[in-house]
Amino acid sequence: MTTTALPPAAGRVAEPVSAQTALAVRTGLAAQPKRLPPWLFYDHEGSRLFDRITELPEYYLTRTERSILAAHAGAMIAQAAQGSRLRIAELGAGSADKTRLLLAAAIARQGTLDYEPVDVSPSALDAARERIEREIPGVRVCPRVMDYTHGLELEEMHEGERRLVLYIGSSIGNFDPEEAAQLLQGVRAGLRRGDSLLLGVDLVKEDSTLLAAYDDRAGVTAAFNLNLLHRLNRELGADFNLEAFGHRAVWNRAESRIEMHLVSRLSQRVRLAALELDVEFAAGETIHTENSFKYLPGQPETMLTEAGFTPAASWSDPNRWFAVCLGRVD
Ligand code: AVI
Repeated sequence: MTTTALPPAAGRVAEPVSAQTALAVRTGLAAQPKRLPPWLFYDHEGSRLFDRITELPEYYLTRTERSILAAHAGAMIAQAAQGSRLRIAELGAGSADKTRLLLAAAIARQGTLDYEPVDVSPSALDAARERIEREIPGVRVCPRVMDYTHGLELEEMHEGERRLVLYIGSSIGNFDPEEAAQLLQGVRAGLRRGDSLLLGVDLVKEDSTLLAAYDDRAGVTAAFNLNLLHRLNRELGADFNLEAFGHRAVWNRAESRIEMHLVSRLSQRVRLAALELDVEFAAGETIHTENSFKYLPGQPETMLTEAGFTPAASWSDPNRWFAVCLGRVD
């Protein structure tokens, strides 16, 4: 990652700041309404908190998707393979627990498997490689350090092989519709006829269920949201008082998305020393930190079609809370 030579923080020494972080924070806090991008959540502590979120009783997404994969992994692999040998690539290296179900189904079918996790983080990829090669004999892990939001360049395939790309975990929901469309088109551009994409998406459901998933009783999601400010304190020498901000989740029905915000409890000024920036907050003013889009039945198939895939199959749970859809390149 690129780092900028930013002025040293007055009084305390901030960590080296990535140019990407500096630009995103400067732009987002100057915007009206204020916003910060959700990728800033995932420092070491944020990733730990996200893992805890996936185990919360209110956060139905992970266990529902896992139940769909557990019930249908064999059928998913067979549909993607169409009688050929498969290679599996995965966008993001973090969902190993659910991925394991698909990798095991592929091993049961073809004995060995090349698995290519794609992530911007070399350390996340190293951890995935170590874990998967240890836990699933027969899988050869070939990590790819890459920002897949800018397209996908994977290894050449052998004659007769097909590639299955996994994009599970509802991660597509954290992109605005236009960004999601671009991302899917970028994936499509990196695939050949016969290859496919398996997409995990969260569906619209009762407001109370959606809201509870993003505002849990134990306060883990609140801590996850607030940790972003802690990160800015550490990396940008900022002086956010975490007690002076609160967590808010909103179901925006018109946009079909859960929004997460940080709410300033009072009128205050925050200094971001490494950016030589002071930011004013009015009491009640918010920073919009995340969108998590929820889809109506049929919408994921439309997204796949618009990106150049042919919807081939989809699987859901008995409540129709979550869907896993297969799009093929015809
Ligand atoms: C990673 N992503 C799919 C999660 C979601 O549900 O949108 C991130 C998250 N934000 C709050 N809780 C979980």
